[in-house]
Amino acid sequence: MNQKILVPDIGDFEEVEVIEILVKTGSIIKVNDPVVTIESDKSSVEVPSAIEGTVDSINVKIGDKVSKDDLLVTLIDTRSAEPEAKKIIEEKLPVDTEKIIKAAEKTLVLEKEVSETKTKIKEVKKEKIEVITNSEDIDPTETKEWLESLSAVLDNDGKNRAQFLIKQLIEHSYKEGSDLILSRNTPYINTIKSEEEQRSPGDQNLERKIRSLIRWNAAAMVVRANKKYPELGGHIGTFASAATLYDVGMNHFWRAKNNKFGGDLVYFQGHSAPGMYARAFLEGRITEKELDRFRQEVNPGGLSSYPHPWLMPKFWQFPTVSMGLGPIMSIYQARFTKYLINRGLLKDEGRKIWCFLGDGETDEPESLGAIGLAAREKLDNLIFVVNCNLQRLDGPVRGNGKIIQELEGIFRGAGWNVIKVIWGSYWDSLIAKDKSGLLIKRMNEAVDGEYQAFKAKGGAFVREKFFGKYPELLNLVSQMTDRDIWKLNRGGHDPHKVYAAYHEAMKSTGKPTVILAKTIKGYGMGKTGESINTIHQQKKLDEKDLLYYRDRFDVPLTDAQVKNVEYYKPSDNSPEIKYLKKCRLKLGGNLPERSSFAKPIKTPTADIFSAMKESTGKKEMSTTMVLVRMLTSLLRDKNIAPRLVPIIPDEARTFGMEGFFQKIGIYAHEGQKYEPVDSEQLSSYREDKKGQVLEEGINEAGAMSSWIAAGTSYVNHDISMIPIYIFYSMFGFQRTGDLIWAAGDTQTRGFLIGATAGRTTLAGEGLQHGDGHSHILSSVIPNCKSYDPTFAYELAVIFREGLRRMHDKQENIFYYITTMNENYSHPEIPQDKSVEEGILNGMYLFKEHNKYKKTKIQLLGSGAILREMIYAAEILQKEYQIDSNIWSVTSFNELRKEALEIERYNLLHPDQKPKKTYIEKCLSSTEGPVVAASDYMRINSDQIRSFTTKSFYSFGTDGYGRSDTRKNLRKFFEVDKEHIVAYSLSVLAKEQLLPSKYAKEAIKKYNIDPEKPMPTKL
Ligand SMILES: Cc1ncc(C[n+]2csc(CCOP(=O)(O)OP(=O)(O)O)c2C)c(N)n1
Ligand SMILES: [Mg+2]
Repeated sequence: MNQKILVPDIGDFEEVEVIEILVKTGSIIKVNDPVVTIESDKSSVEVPSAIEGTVDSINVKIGDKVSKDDLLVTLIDTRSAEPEAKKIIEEKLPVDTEKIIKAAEKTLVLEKEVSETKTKIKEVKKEKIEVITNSEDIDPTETKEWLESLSAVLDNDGKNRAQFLIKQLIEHSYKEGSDLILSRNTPYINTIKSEEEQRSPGDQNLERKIRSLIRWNAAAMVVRANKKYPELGGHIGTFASAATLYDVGMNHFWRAKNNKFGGDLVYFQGHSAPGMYARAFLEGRITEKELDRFRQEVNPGGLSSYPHPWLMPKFWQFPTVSMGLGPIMSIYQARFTKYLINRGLLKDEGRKIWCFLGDGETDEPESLGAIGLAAREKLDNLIFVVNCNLQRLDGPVRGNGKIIQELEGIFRGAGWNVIKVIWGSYWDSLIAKDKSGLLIKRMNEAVDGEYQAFKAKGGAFVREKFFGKYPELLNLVSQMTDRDIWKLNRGGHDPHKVYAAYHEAMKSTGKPTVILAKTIKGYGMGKTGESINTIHQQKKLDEKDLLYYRDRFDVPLTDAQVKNVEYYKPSDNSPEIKYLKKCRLKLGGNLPERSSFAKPIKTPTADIFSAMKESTGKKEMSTTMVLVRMLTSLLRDKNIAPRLVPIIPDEARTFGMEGFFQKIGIYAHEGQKYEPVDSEQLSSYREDKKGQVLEEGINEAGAMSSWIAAGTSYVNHDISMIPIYIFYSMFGFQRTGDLIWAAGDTQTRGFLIGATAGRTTLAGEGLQHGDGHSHILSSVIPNCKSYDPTFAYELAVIFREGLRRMHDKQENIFYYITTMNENYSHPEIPQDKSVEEGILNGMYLFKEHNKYKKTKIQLLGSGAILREMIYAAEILQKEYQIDSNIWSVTSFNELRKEALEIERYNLLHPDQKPKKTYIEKCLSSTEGPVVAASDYMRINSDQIRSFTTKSFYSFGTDGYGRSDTRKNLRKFFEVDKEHIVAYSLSVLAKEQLLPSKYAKEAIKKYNIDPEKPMPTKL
């Protein structure tokens, strides 16, 4: 039986053009195979077949206009009806069945949990409840009864039942008119009860010794560097507070990458870098000479101030020192890891992503801005460790409040698993003795400003100010000396507590975990460092401080050695070094360590791009549409297709990319649990567990973090991916420039597409949208290559070269390409062989007007403004008999970079024949002055002014953008064809190549007001 493939529902579009026929008569096609590509004035999309069969006839040809229900192709149906019917039944039945099974399973799990909790709780001996006097409590006896009832429920029916009852009470009270009681906070004590802690299997004695040596060497390297060159800087206090947090991870948890395992990924807090070097020194990975080169990075062998993969590409994996970027990048790293797993590109090995951040750092919007996504995506492969030393650079993070409690509320509210590690083991017995809850009450009361002072001012002070507030608490510590009180440690310095927290975090399922570890900034540094407000920037320790530090951590150095600030490394045969190495060996190798075993991706053949090198004839389209067409073609290349990662921050429809939703699906870790409202349509919103598109929502910082994760997949997952992040060009470099800088540092490989680009080309959007400077901003990133192409073939040449260099040749560069939304027709690529090279170098001769051979001008146009130049050249030729060369400048940035390099070479080789810059090669033998313009600020074209001996005049779109028609905007910014003509005539007059009357006439003719202020002032 014959079956028909009709044009499906294509939304509001009608009469769309067929631009490709993807099947032949007689070919066998399967369900979802693309049949034809159709294109509206905004987007192109493939029409998939809903049935399988053999093509009997093709009922359309390229160029036909089709609407919904028009016949495209007729198939001879080769299927048997039976299996289909069976399939339908299979598809339909399990939904309900599955639900029933799931519900049953849930009940079983719950029952199991309840019974387990019951047994567990019954084992714990019931304590008598004492109620603390509280001024708000008008009836303590009643309070006691309620609490006793709750205890009974806990005892008999477990915590789930207790929580259920509490929830009921709250809801009931709300219904009865009281405010909703909402607390996301637990008391100011450790989340894990001491009796529930998993004990560390490590040798605590040896671990303490190792930690002490790392502490010492980390401080020594900072002190030594600054003794030699006081300008160098460095930090001791941050690592001093975090040493235990890192050591426990290094000794027991973090698995390295090796040939059997992908490795955990650890984002280290930037300012704690000395600690990582100090450990690597003990491991024998860094020499003493290298330690002495801390922050002296200019010559090879120096150690970078902070984690920078660009500077230490075999060591550091993630740049973290710009506060907030580490946390957001790690969240998207964890999400991208799951994406690769769900798409079947990566094995699920239970790898974890750990991110260390400062408590002060959590004030950065980027630190907390994506925690909701982490919970929503159920990133149980993600563990945050917040080093809560209660201080930032200037002083306390929350002097009047409690940062740990604040963060607990925020993270718990977002749906994270929160583990507080506040108190060390010395507190355990005190907390156990505190039957009335008064100690916890006091812990809850004290604010961080006080806690900071407690650690700066000693045991007697703590006795008086902390315990002394209540006589009962003073009593509690009456048997303890001031020294004992001083020794009451904080959780983040207690390896047992830290171990238990990490162990718990590793078990989390369905949720990311945050560990809030309370520490002391400048731990162990004594009166001149510990907990004081100036500790953050302390990089010098005098002899007294050093001797104190040595004694505090029992470092086996003589006084003389301490005075020389010598490093200490035990011999390789010592128990410390053997232990340290054994721990790492057990965990698979070294960390941090950066390596890549990713295979290159073969550059697609040139014919994939050949359609883009042909003229579009009368058909008008934008470069954004060209890009979408090109990506659609690339999705047919078997090497490239699975590796493409389109990333879109809620703008797919703006860019005409909605066709991707159906074709490759939107990544959704839970698949699609609903039938989309537009399910009937061809471009229906399709979410899929294996979806390829990362639809990020309105979140440029998140999208950029995804792009970084995908573009560094070659090093973090040993699989090269090709991320293409498409955004409103104004919300790229301007909005998330710091992340792009970090992307350069991490050697991200991929494409950034600044769509709807240009200050006059994105008409009708206005000041905050009209981008006239992203190419200036992109020019500051050394390994970013940026292009502003005008025509389809230019884009095709640049894109293919990008694929070749980044993904085949594995160069550490990335591409920024602007595409526009202005529709126009595109010519075919000029036949001259040098054109492709010119496009990549930054300019090529597009057209020559040579009729009159009297006066000539060089017109350099870029992006959207090239077409104004082309028109202007025609007017100059026709109306003024002026010849011209029209140069298409695809990248002023690339031209400048090359010229700078040549100029530098020539200056450094004064006795040699000077080399010619590419700009000179193009322009030096041409006649007439240069007029250059782009849709960006004048500084864009000005970049090459000094590299030609010709007179050079730049025009551009300096000033705030605004909304109007393209024509009016180009007139306003003086980059329309009329201004180009008038300015060209004026330039020729100034160069004494033409009488000035022509310019004057043109200014009048085109209604140009010579007294109008500069657009920058309007
Ligand atoms: C974006 C950014 N802003 C400012 C700084 C400068 N800075 C470096 S460390 C620091 C304080 C960090 O405090 P915290 O996060 O609590 O870390 P700690 O050293 O206390 O562990 C500041 C302000 C920076 N590195 N990055
Ligand atoms: Mg801090």
